Order: sequence, then C-alpha cells, then structure tokens
Amino acid sequence: MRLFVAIRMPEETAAAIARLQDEVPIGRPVPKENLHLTLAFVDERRPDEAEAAHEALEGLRAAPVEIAFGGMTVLDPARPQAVVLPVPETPALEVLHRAVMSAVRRAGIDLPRRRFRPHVTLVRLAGRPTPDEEARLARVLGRTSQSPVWPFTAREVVLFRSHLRREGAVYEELAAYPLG
Ligand code: 2AM
Repeated sequence: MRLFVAIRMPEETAAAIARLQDEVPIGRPVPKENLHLTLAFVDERRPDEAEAAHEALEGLRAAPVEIAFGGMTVLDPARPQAVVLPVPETPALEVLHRAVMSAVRRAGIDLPRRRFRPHVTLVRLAGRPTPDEEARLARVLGRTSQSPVWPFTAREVVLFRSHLRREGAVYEELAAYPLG
C-alpha cells in the first residue's frame, strides 16, 4: 500500500486555499478534502510494514507546530508540475519532520534522504503550460502573492493510504497521532 504522513489542512484554511485554487487558470485542482502538507512520503509498503510504521508513530513525541504559508508559486519552475503554497521551514516544523522520519525508519523502513521542501500542492499541471497559459498563471501569481492564508496550529499528524485512481488519488486516513 502507498503511504505518507501528513498534516491535514483545517476547514477554514482549506476554504481559504480553495479560493486561491479558483484563481489558477490551468491544471487540475487538488480537492479541498485532500489538501495536506506531507512530512514523509513512505511509498509502497507491505501491510506488516504499515503496521510497524503505525506502531512507531504511536510513540511519536513532538509539540504542536504553527504552520504558516508563503505566496502561491510554481514548484520547480524549470519543470513545472504543480502550483503550491510553500510552508516556511521553521525550527519546530523541522523537528517534527525529523521525528516523523525517525519513527518510520525505526519501523525498519528505509526512506531516501531527500531535501524537505514543505508545501501544500494546490493544482497539478499535466504537462508543460503553453506560453499563453504561463503568462496567465504569472499574472495570477503576481496578483495573489499578497493574499495571505492565515497560519494555524497543527495538533496532530496523520498516516494516510493513497489509492491511485484514474480520477485522481483518494486518501484514506489510517490513523492520527496527537502532538503535545
Ligand atoms: P506533492 O503533493 O508535491 O506531489 C502523496 O503523494 C503525497 O506525498 C503528496 O503530498 C506528494 O507531494 C508527496 N510525495 C513526496 N514524494 C513523492 C513521490 N516520490 N511520489 C509521490 N508523492 C510524493
């Protein structure tokens, strides 16, 4: 099963993000209920590995974390694949990220070392935008860079299972682990 550990967007935050998504003229918006900040992409694992990850995450000890947002932007502009809301990497978020990664690794799961680039994916792009689309997107990003999404305090992290469907991914919450 395909697994990841993430922070859900609370209702009001998701509503504010959905208003930003509505402004993006291209791509496929992530459904409001799927909006999240990934802390660890665990990838395809056997059920016994999922169970081990769950048990390790039950031992997670970390404080609640304030999650703030930057302006909407394109992840990896050289190869644009998604419009995202970047999340500034505060020391507390970094501590939480490390704690989650360590818990999953303690479960015997080998996670690749990749740079943590905290973000919430808003819109997935299917292929390179045309010059016209790029120009329209640039206008939207310029206009919305000052539209703040208010910070919130994350009080739990969630182990999700991702079901890849033709219509897009469906996320199933397997378990939630309180912070603090
Ligand atoms: P993304 O939103 O930037 O695509 C579930 O797929 C979550 O895991 C998404 O938030 C996704 O980030 C993240 N993720 C990180 N690495 C991934 C990878 N190699 N393949 C798929 N998803 C990945």
